[in-house]
Amino acid sequence: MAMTDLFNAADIKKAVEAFSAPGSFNHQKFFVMVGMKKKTPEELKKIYDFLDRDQSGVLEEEEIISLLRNFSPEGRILTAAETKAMMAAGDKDGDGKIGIEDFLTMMAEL
Ligand SMILES: [Ca+2]
Ligand SMILES: [Ca+2]
Repeated sequence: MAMTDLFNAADIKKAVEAFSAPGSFNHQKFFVMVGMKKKTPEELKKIYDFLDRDQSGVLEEEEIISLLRNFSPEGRILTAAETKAMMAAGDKDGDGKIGIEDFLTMMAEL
């Protein structure tokens, strides 16, 4: 599977390019731009599983850092501050990882 199976390739390109400057990343705006709001819970689960590169069942910091790159090979690696900001916003239960419940809550808040 690839992100282009789940999202419009032009939307991915536009969203990844919008945040190409280091420090500019805003996860909420990015997820809206890429079309996350239109996704069903089943689709969100597939997206989550895709982002969980090591299939550990949770999204660790290393996977958040690569978020843009997991959407597109053109995507940049996030800065430490951007990664921390997304983690702080998304990790509702405070275990240092973004679980599926955290992820679905984040997407429901878009
Ligand atoms: Ca993982
Ligand atoms: Ca968590």
